[in-house]
Amino acid sequence: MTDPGTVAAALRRQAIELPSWAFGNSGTRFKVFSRSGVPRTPREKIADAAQVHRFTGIAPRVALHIPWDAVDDYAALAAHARELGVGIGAINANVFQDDDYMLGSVAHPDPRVRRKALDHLLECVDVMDATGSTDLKLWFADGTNYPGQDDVRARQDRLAEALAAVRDRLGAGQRILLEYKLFEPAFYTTDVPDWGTAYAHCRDLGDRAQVVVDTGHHAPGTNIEFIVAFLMREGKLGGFDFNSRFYADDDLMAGAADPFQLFRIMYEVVRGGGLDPAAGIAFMLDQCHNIEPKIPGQIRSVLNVQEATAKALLVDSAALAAAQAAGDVLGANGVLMDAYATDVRPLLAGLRADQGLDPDPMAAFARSGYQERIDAERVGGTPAGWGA
Ligand code: PSV
Ligand code: MN
Repeated sequence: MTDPGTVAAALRRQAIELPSWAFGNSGTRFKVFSRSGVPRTPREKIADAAQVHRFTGIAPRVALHIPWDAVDDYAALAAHARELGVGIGAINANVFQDDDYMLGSVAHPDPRVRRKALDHLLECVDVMDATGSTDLKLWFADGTNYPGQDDVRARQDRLAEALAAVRDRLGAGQRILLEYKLFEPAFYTTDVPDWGTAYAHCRDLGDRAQVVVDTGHHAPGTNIEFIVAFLMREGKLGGFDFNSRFYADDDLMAGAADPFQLFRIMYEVVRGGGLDPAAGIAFMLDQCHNIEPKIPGQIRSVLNVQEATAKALLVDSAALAAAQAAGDVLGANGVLMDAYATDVRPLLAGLRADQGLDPDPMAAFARSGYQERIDAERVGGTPAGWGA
């Protein structure tokens, strides 16, 4: 069996990054539901994210989305985060919410729009400089809806040109994280639809570009853990956008629909040494809480990732290797299933107690009175919301 000390040490080091946008109002294209206490400013979003870290102990960073989190003074925003005990994670660019981007952004047929999109990406690197962020996360809504609408090959050239310009602007210790998505909002072709396309662009860009696997961005039935194993082997897995999906890009709480898939993914991460901070894998959440309260929704998601990680760490790797070498199909599968079937909640509760945390973060947050306080205080102003 895996040494419990090693498991605990790995779990103590784990860091999960929270999306600022998870704390704002969100919904579907049919309805965005409002909640009381929702942050009105990036500062308030960071304050809520800091609560998740306070109760879980493993969520020390919050990702920003620009311009949703645009402020005049980014260094001051980073200082505010530090005062609350968290840091700024990835800077997410947004080149999908402007009328100019109807036909795309960096792959748009019009050079003026491409320039505008590139300028935004470069501005995001300025935000990284000011906040100390090391990761520029890029997701492009670019694509086409109809056969013949645009030259799909030329669009790849335009995309490559923009990515190279961004790469050339990066400072020391900064990198591009390129995210792919099967479809939506484009339905006929998407310019970065899959890991292979993202990988090819990142390979051409060199050491400072890696692929992000958003777990909601695949066709049903895709074996995501295989993609993880492959990209790690190539040194090209830059991070995850964890969320859960039943149908498409549902953005539900990580591990909600298929905790076994999350375990299988985390097993490949552990197998490849990806929990070591030196591996440079950013464990980000990318979710929205449309019908559930937001801070507890984030806490639950963090705990789900932590539980999957603990189970993955419990896999008896020596027994697994022996069974695999012997061609013992059922034995090898049994080793993985034994780890998955382990109830790790007592182990994690003990770990939290050792760290001076409440063993039950969900209950501790509920008791803390924070939600009641923000419900009372955050009156007036415009609640942050998806697209706000
Ligand atoms: C796109 O669907 C995506 O997954 C990208 O990460 C965006 O930045 C994020 O969602 C924001 O909604
Ligand atoms: Mn994402």
